[in-house]
Amino acid sequence: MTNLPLTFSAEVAQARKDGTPIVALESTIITHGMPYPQNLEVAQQVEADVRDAGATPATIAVIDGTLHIGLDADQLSALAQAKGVAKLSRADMAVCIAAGKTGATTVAATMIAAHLAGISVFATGGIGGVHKGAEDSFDISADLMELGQTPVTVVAAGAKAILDVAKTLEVLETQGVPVITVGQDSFPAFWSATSPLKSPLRMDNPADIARAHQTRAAMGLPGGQLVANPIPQVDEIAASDLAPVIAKAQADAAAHGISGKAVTPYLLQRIFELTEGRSLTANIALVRNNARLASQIAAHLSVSKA
Ligand code: PSU
Ligand code: MN
Repeated sequence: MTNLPLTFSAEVAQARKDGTPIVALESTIITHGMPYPQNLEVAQQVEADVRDAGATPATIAVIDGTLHIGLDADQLSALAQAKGVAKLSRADMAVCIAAGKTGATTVAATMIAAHLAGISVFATGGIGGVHKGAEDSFDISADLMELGQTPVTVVAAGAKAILDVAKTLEVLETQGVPVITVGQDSFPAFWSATSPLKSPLRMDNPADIARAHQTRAAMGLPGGQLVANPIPQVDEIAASDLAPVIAKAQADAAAHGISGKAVTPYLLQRIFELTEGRSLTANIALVRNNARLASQIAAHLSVSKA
């Protein structure tokens, strides 16, 4: 049996020793979700937000075959500039580690790594979901099945309109995933604070969300929770402004024959270009907002453990 090559950054190792709150952060958003140099600036800013909120950030990635729980400043900077980094989901992570390669973790892979490291809360921007046209393509993100089996609470700003959001909520229900929107009844739509869809569940504060996480564990239920945190209203983009942009990005993806793992990164990049960066500004605001909420949830979880 091979030992898993897993290493903690200095600050995460210290937080583990002290029993203080830790928030996991994904790395696909850095390598495949945003262009350089904004990706690095956002990654650094989000880590700073977690620290300001009294928790320790653990950005997760595979570097040269080692699973890193927390990156130091140089590693983060190198990853943000690296070319040809693999995008790792549940299916790819072990192969990447075994082959000694470098890869960025998606929501699914970050949940797996966080759970291995004993971290219960994870902040990101948007999760993967059921793509439009999935009835033909079968393109359903492994993120949804991961939420059904790995006990990590994931804070995201809802699902992007590049997805079929109604089908995404159906699959989450089938997988037994609590979808909890914070402070409102409407399920948020990533760049927009509200959508026409009602959120399956609602909670209004981090203490309740932490208690729900612990209650699932006490019941022996596998799987995590999806916390949908609406983008702050000052930062949102109206859904009607984005609809034509998304339609154009999707038409371009189809015209170029983009499929499989390449679909989400292609659409994100294309929307960034088509909105001349406006999508990115909103994206940054919502990720930071999610990092702050995740830190508060993590604080409640670590207090009740002590
Ligand atoms: N949605 C976003 N930004 C992202 C992603 C999704 O708004 O960066 C990334 C996340 O890492 C997510 C992954 O886990 O894409 C989903 O990819 P796929 O649809 O191939 O499962
Ligand atoms: Mn997919």
